[in-house]
Formats: sequence, structure tokens, C-alpha cells
Amino acid sequence: MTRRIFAFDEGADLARSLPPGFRWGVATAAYQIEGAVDEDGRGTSIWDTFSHEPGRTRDGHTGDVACDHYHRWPEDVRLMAGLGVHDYRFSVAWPRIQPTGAGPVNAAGLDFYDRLTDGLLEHGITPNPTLYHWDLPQPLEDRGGWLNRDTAHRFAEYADAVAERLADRVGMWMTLNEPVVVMAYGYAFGLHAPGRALVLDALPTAHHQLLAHGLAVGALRARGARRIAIANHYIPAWPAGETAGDIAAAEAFDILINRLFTEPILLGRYPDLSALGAAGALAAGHGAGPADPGDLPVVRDGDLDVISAPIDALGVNYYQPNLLAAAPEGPLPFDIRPVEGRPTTGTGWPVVPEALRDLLLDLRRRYGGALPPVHITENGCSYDERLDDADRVAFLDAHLRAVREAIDEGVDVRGYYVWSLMDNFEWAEGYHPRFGLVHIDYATQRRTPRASYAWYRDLIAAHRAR
Ligand code: IFM
Repeated sequence: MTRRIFAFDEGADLARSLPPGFRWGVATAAYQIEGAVDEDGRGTSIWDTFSHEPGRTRDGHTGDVACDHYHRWPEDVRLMAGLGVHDYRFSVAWPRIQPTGAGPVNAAGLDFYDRLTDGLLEHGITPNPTLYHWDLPQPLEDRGGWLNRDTAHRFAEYADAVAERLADRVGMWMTLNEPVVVMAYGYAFGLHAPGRALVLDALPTAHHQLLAHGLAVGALRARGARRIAIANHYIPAWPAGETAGDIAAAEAFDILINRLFTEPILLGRYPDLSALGAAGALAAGHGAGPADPGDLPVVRDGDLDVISAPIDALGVNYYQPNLLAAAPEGPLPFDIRPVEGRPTTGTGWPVVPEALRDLLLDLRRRYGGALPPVHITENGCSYDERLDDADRVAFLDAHLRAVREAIDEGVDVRGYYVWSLMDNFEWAEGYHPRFGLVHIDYATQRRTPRASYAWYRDLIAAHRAR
């Protein structure tokens, strides 16, 4: 018997209450679903390297085969068509397009995304690619990865190559997925590829990713891109208690995780990093990259103008809030504590839909007229339920209601993507967490829609019919 965490009513009233033009989608990412890591000239990415190193992922899982989407994409597109979604957010694997991260384009790699794009359009689904969802070509990492400013320029070149082929058919581009996770998990704490543990010395990776975003916006516009966004990860920061220390800890976390990747883009300036003890981290001599002389500042004249080039939408990925307590002795001024008293998902994450509403209201309050329309570019949950996933239905229903409340209070939210269409490779957790509307039997690659798939399909149909 599955436990329902919220009451829900099949979603009809929810569908009726969302604005008529609201767009429905599902999201995935290349390394998490494609497999075929050695096919058609694809180069090696940092996730190939990392997942093959002993002890890096749970049970040594890798993305070598994943959901075999590279071969089975027509079936996956049919599944999306069955849902009735308007939009599909997928990511393009940089190592398929430029196997070494620079230089000549691998036509076979582009051909794959070309076929996928046309296949989506034939089913009435708008292709919305993300250019970078964490699979950096390994040769670029060997030259410093996101610590190296040059990676931003290579990214713009890659963006240009993809846009040259696809820009006539793409609805909305997303430059980067969750640059904060790349900085924190990849370079500060070594939990993700490339496995560096630099703590605050990872901060230059924030600037270089933001610069890559800005340069890519220019490259995409030059190729006639219609709409451009970035998909940022937001974690509402809740103080663990009422002490000044806990409140300051939550503020420091908020700066590092949420504001650092939003303000340069929307306001053209960095938040004050002194609360992190990192006031000079983006100045001279802080890891501007192996190719750069160490006395050059990380942030150079004109960078913020590039980074703040106008975008058409802000992508918001939301999963859970964090509780922060003061940590006077630690390398960072906060400790992350568990949020108590809430139901949790299969990955143990607290289920807090109202934090999504509050986050959207905060974005509007904070950035006012500088906030472009918002798309919820990821929201979803992992549960162990095989097919009768009532908990996932309840989760999605509650989070969509929170989005609706934010819309009712005036936030311009235009669409929502469920993470994820199907179960997939959940990074360091391997295939254990299951986030899909569609269940994958990894032994046979059989796809089976869950109850949540039917619920989402009916919700979309009810909304489209209104
Ligand atoms: O699977 C990830 C995705 O790649 C990025 N956002 C969070 C998801 C769930 O952890």
C-alpha cells in the first residue's frame, strides 16, 4: 500500500486554474540517458572518466549504456507525444559535437540531435536543448576545466556549432544546467566529476561558467536563436534557529548557492562575497587558469557586460530547501542540517512545496523588473514505488499548486518541466534513485509508464481542453 503524502484530486481543478498559455514539458540530460559513449566519434567526458574511477559512484555505476536513448530515442519521443507535452528539455553532449572540446565539429554527433529535433517536431513537441549538463570534454578538464577561463571561449565556439545546425527549429535554448552544482559538487567537494575538492578556491569556476553563459548568449543570438535561458538550481535557505549566527549562516548560503549565479546575469554585478570569507576570491591570483598569468584578476573589465546580456527566461530548478546553522570553525560559515518534520522522498529529500512558491515570490521581490519570465526547468522526485507511484503524483500535484499560487500572486511563470521523463543515471547515486514518469528496466531497456505518467497526461489534456 503506497502512502499518500498530500490529498490530490486527479488534477482537474489544478489544470483549470493555470493560465491558458502555460507550457508543459519533461526534462532529461545527455549523460543520464543516452549511453552509446563510444559511438559515432563521441569523445570522452569528465563523467566517463569519473564514473569509471573506483569508489566515485554507488556500486560503480556508469553512464555507458544508461537508457540507451541514443538508439531508442524514437520510442522515447513517442512516449512524450503520448503525454501531450509542448516542450522537451534535453541536453546536447559537447563531446559528441567536439570530441576534444575544441576544433572541428563531428558531423555524426550533430546529426543525432538533428534527427531528434525533427522527430520531436513531427510529433508537435518543441525541442528545447541545454548546451551543458555537466559532460565537459575530458581534454578541456586536462587543461584546467572550469578553472580555466579559456573553457568559456571554447564553450561559445561549441554553442555556435550547435546553433548553426539547430537554431532554425529550437524553441528555447538553455546555456548551462545548474552551474552551482558544477562548482560545489564538481570542484569544491569532489562529489561529482571532475572530483576536485578545492572548497572556496573553486569560486573561479562560477565566474568562468557565467562568462561561458554570456559568450554563448552572443553566439546563439548571432545564429538567430529565438529564446535563451539558463537553468539555475535554487535551494531556499532556512536558518536552523533564531540566533544571529544561524541567520547569518543562511544568508551566506543564499549568496553562494542562489545569488552568485543570478545577480551577475540579471543585475550585472556580483553579490558581496565577504560573508563567505571570500571577498577577494574573484580578484587577482585566484586560479584564473593554467593558461593565464596568475596576476590577472578572474573577473576582468567587460566580463559583467557579457554575462548580463539580456535573456528571455530564467530557468528555475527546485527540489528542496536546506536548513543552515552557524559553523564558526568550518571552512564555510554554515552547516547543512536536515529539515525535520516533513515527509521525505526516496532520496531522503524533504517535501516542501511551499518553498517553491516562496522562492518564486522572492525572485520577483529581489529582482523586480529585471526578472524575465520564469520556467520551472526541473522539479520532481525519486521514489521506490515501481509503477503505482502515488507519492510522485502527490509531489507533482503539490508543487504545481505552489507554482499556481506564485502565479496568482503575480509571478510570471510560463511553464513546468517534470524531472524526469524516465528513470536515469543519477550521477554519483548511479541507477538507484528513480525519478521517472516512465520506469526503466535496465536489464531489458523496457519502458513502462507509471501511474504518474497517466496523471500528467490527463492533467495536460485537461489544461489543453480548457
Ligand atoms: O538528476 C539531476 C539533474 O541532472 C540535475 N538536477 C537535479 C536532478 C536530480 O538530482
